[in-house]
Parts: sequence; C-alpha cells; structure tokens
Amino acid sequence: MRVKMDDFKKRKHDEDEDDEAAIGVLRRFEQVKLLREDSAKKLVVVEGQIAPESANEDGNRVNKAVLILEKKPFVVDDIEDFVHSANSKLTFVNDCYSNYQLAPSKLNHDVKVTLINPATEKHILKYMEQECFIVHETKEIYNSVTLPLLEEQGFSVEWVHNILDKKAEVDKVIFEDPDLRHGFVLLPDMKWNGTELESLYLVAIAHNRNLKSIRDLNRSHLPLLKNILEQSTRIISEVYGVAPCKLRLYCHYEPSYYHFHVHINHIRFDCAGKDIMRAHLLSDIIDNIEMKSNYYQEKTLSYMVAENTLLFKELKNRGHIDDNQVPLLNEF
Ligand code: M7G
Repeated sequence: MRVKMDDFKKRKHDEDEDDEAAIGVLRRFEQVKLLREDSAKKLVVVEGQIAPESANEDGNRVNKAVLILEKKPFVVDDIEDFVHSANSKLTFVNDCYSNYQLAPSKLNHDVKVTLINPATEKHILKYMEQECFIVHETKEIYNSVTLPLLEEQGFSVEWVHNILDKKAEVDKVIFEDPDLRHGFVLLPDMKWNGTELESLYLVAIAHNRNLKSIRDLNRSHLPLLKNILEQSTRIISEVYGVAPCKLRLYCHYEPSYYHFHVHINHIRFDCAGKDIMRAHLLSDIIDNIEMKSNYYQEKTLSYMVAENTLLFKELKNRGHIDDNQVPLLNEF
C-alpha cells in the first residue's frame, strides 16, 4: 500500500512538472501572423514562434507554432455564477436596457487554446484561410497523384501511434477493443473541450495500421466498421447519456491524417468537416461495401482541395482541377 502511495505521489509530481513545462512553452509564444479569424465561430488561428527556454544544445532553435483560440460555449448550469462574478463593468444604460462586460473567473467560460509545436509548413497551410476547389478524384487520379503524394508528404501519424501504444492520452481512453484487425480505441477528439454534450466530439481509431482511409476499405473490413458503429454508440450512450440517434459517425475524405479513424459527434454540433464536401457516413460506407466490396477503390470521390497545398498544385498541373469553378474558403 505504502509503495503504491509513493508511486502515486511521484507520478502526480511528474505530471505537475510536465504541466508547468507545457504552460511555460505557451508563455513563450510570439505571434508572427494571423492565419484565420472567424467572428461567427469566435475563433482565431495564429502562426507564431517559440524560442527555447534557454540557450541549449539545439543551438537556440526557434520553433514555428500554430495557436488556435476558441471561445467556449456557455455552460447553461452556470449562468447565475457567471453573472455574479466579481469582474463586471457597466458599459451602457438607457431606460430598461443595459450592457455589461464580464470577465469570467471560472474555467468553464474561458478560452480553449490548442497549440501545435513544433508546427510544419503543412500545419500552417491546414489552418490558414485560403481558397479551395473541388476535385473529382477518380481511381486513376488517386493512384497516380494522391497516393504517391500522401506516402511522401502526408502528415505524421505519430500522435495516433502514441495513442495506440499507450504513450499518450492514456487516461482519456473511454473504450478499447484490443483486437489488431477489428479493434479500435475510442477517446475524445482534440477538438472537444470535454464538457458540453452538445458539442461532444470523439474519435474512434482503428488498431489496424495498414488502413489509410476509406479508399482502402473492402468487405474484409466490415467487422471493424460494424464494431466501431455498434460499440461506440453503445459506450457513448452509457458514458455520456447521448443516444445513438443523436450521433453523427463519419469518415473524412480526404483526411488530414492517413490512419483510418471515424469522427463521432453530436448531431447538434455545427463543426467543420461535417458536410458533403468531406464527410462520408459510416452507415453508408458499410452499406456501399456490402453491395460492392471494391466500392471505394472504384468510386470517384469528390472533395475540396486548398490552393496552397502540393496536392492542389499537382492536380492542377495535370489538368484535374476545373479552372472555371468559383472557389470556396477552406475549413479545418
Ligand atoms: P482528419 O479527418 O484526419 O483531419 O481527422 P481533420 O479533421 O483534422 O482535418 C483527424 C481527427 O483527429 C480530427 O478530428 C482531429 O481534431 C483529431 N486529432 C488530431 N490530433 C493531432 C489529435 C490528438 O493528438 N489527439 C486527439 N485526441 N485527437 C486528435
């Protein structure tokens, strides 16, 4: 018992030190340029740099970094607490109308900050607001352009392997089926703040490391897909009390991270990437493969590609992007 308590204290001490180091990194963030500002979503994304804490063997290397700031939604149970908070200022009054400015003191009302450090040029491009165009990716385009590029230039999936290997986010995992072919890990997505159920966002990550995206799926993967669909919805309803009929389960095509995973969010959550330009419902995927095993190897898949990416340049050079289309803005 005594040994266990000592272990616990040591682990807690190590975690506190890790937290302090990570907060220290955030404090050294210096803004370089604004990548995106969305007043409706109350979100800004900034490119910046982070200098090392002190001159070190890295030779004072400054990292590029991406910082995402998002105002959190209101916590409806906390409204009284919120308006009673000490830091309030009257900014306008006329008859029965008045405005106040409140500086909330409770964590729940604060800003969610995501830091990517070090960030690659690819990260910066992903978050930068830019025009994007539709591509209709045939199987030939996939094999000749997309696949070689993603094999050379895809985002690292180190964070996924860390989760599967239990090196990161271990305490976040809600469910795991350890079977290497049909199993998966279910945990909160980095986009969720972990509190409001109406913005619930989880990700189910397949243990199978050979599956890059829906392009690789065939009949042999039906047990995995059905497992994710059935087990995740059951677990989410048990743990969070959100019924299966209130959940949206889908895969992105094209995904940012080419390790097969399924996005699971509350149907009321208006998040980027949930619409037809990127989202393929898991139930449709299952149905399509049941009808035709090589459906996703044969099908032309349409999606948006942002104009500053290598993929766009390669597709355009080969004449696969229609020049007459009206561009939209990318989401992330
Ligand atoms: P995607 O379709 O490959 O990319 O989905 P995108 O939607 O980001 O363009 C990957 C999903 O994994 C996204 O919903 C990310 O928010 C989520 N995600 C990314 N990272 C780096 C992490 C992470 O480190 N931990 C967790 N829990 N989720 C992540």
